[in-house]
Amino acid sequence: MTKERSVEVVACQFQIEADFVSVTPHGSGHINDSYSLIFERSGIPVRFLLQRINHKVFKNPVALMENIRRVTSHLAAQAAGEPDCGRRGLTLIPAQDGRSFYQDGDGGYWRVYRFIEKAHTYDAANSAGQAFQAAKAFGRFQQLLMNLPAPRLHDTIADFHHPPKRFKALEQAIASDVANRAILVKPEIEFAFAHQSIASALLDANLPERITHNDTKFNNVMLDDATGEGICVVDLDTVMHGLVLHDFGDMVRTTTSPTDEDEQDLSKVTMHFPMFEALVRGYLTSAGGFLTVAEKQHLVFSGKLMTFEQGIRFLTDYLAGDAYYKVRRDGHNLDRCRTQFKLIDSIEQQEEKMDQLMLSI
Ligand code: GN1
Ligand code: MG
Repeated sequence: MTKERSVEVVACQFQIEADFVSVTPHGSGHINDSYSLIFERSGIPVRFLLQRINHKVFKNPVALMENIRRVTSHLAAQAAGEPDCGRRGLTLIPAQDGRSFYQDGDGGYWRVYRFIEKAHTYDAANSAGQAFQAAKAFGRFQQLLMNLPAPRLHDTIADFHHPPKRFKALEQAIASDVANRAILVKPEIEFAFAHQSIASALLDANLPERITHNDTKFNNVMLDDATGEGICVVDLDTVMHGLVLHDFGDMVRTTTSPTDEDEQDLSKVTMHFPMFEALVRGYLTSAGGFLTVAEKQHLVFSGKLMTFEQGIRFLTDYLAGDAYYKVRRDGHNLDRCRTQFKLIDSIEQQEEKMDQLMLSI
């Protein structure tokens, strides 16, 4: 069976009352496999998003899907009645047996969402307006999940954002050096050790645990084609309990430089201050009402923290022989690590200005 045909077979395991037309790979995620599905209902094309969950990374896809089912239903209930409410959150299409996922004969786990039309994601932000919208949408997402009824969500990946443990993992990867690459990354290892103190800086900051997204890359929010509004937050696999600063920090990491995460020309990788300002203002528009003083005080620091965490994760994976993230070329993880470390340099040069902005808001 061709790959297309086997994906089509999976697609037909979901409650889609329409005729299958085509399937094409979709998006630029590093973990799951995503496909855009076109079906036809009474001659009209209808699109869906089909995803295979990477169960090497997400070890308990059933628990993960229970989280997603609860989160998407809660968000839908909160948006009910708003204009365009069907596009303001993801909607799961149940499998034929009524479950929120389908398990294939090879043990693969699949899910289908309704496609959000007339909106797109972007790998890099091209204006401060886009940054504002993305941050506002992620802040609203956190705000809407504050009253998610019990029980607690499952941890889909234990210690996902735990910079000190991520640093330990780096140390282990250097020690075992399974791909014999440590020799190639001496400057990056040196950079990581010189910045090690960043990793533990939030441990005693007395920050509340909330329900957070945990993967607030700029390309995880869909911007409406007509209005530019951050209309729908996507990629819900890591929604669980955590610190809002991890979310804000990852927005800074992925939105403030005009470059892609794997840019090879490091001279282009810099933190653009107006983008940072737009993120702060957008985020405070929706999250300002519930953030504590301590959370606000650490917004500036969070960008450096999450950029550092991500940089050492990419470096660790490079040393591990590219075991975790999808790579499309030799040295891809190393290129990604370098952009993170370059961005940290740029942030460090502008910290005073960033602090002043916070005082003036
Ligand atoms: C992964 O799935 P995707 O590509 O949105 C990763 C994030 C990283 C990101 C780096 C489960 O996200 O934590 O920040 O790559 N997701 C997981 O681009 O590890
Ligand atoms: Mg993801």
